Amino acid sequence: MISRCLAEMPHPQTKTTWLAIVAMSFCATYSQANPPQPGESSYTLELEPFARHTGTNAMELTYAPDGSGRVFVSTQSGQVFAYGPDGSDRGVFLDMTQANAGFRFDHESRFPFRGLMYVAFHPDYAISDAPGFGRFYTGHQVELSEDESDFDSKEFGGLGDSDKRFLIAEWRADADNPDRIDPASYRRVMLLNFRTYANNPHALGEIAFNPDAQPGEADYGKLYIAVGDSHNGDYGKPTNLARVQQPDNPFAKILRIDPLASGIQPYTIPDDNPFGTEVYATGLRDAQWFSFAKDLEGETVLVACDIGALLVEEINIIRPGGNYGWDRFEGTLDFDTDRQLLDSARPPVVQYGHAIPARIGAKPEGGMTAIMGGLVVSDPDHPAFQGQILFGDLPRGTLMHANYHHALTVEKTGRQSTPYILTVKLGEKTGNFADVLGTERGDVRLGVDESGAVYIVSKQTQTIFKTALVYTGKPVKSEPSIHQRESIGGTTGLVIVVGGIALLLIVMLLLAMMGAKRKPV
Ligand SMILES: [Ca+2]
Repeated sequence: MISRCLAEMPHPQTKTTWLAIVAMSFCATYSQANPPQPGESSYTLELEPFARHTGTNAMELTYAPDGSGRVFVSTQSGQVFAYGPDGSDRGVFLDMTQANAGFRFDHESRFPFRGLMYVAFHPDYAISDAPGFGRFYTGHQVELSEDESDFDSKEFGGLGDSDKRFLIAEWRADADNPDRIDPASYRRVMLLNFRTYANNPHALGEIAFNPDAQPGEADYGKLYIAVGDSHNGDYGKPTNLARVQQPDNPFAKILRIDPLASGIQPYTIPDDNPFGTEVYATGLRDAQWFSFAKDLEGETVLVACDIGALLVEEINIIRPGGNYGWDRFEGTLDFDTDRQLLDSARPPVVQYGHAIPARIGAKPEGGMTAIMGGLVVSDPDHPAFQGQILFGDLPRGTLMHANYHHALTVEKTGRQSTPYILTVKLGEKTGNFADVLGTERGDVRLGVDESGAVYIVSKQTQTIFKTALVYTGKPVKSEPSIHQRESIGGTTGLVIVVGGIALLLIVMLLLAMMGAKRKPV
């Protein structure tokens, strides 16, 4: 019963006066308080082995929009592996170590964000007369002999002792073999240099197209790119991140570009971008992954995780031009009061406290460390598990969910929706992702195929799992119990309306009394 844990939710507002609630709801929601830990869900997520890859460190699972039902997995060792809808091996789709692309592809260093990271198929991929026909994009680390960066974090105040360059590259499908990318087809789209300490910057994250945008719509064919703040998370070192909020600076952002070449331009900035630059949203520290969803009005939003610095992990509803607070705020925590906010920040819709500062490759010693995921899913066989944001915490692979409808509701109040830890089941084993894998670390990656089926990939074990969950991207107002019992925001909203009416009546009464007193006797 999921509703059991939700029923245990405290309702702190019930003892508060309506005036205080009105004040709390419309004033700043930031504080020095560390957010609470997640609750426990009784939902069990069953994993079904789907396929295995032979690369190192899987980073992303995605699909080609071509009706083939194929599934693709990118690995840091530079390969993209293809599978049929039944998990059958369809070979290596792209091997970047074989690409004669004019850059050195470094996938063997100890640098944790090395090699191939994230991939995306252009929505025109299977449309033979469209400009994006056969186009495939990769985000990966490269070593170049000279600095040819489009953007360099040094120019925006970034400090450090080393440079790491990441490339967005475009590739084309092999005309003679739809199961392959032509390794000679590489085209550079955008190069970013991350100046950092210890070779370990918050660097390039997810790259993705809006899967719902239709040809002719403004969002069709626009590539969204998550870019970290270029810092390495060691706050004992001087940071000088003071300019990360600026919209002329692509670091600590989500970018939005048209990645197709236009004349000599390797990409173009869409006319409807909020700042007239590549920047779509700002104030994100290390938003490694995001997905697309619809809000309560049917508008497209991104659901993005953002890995915290010291104490808070968060999920944000990303809207054009939105500022998500880093490096002033970490979740609702006032991280550094010396930092300047460019404009008012939007608090997260989900957050939880993390126990130890995130360290790459660290042995998980319990507790939460770094958030990953943010995919709005439903279980068709479980009426109570509908419209849930699915996400996990690295490195234990603790999987969680939060009610997406509720998250959208609290977005308007500045409050947060509670995350709940679910149980993972593989065969006879139950526990968190690392427990059922029998591994020390449970680094978890989420993915979707063309039918909407949700997959979970282990970065460590080369295993790809399929689930019964379906990607919906839509809020579902749970009926009747879950949302209402969980709904701090809904309760608050009701009290605000009642309180507002009461306030209005009191003011009218006072005015009437004052008016009566002024009347001549
Ligand atoms: Ca992607």
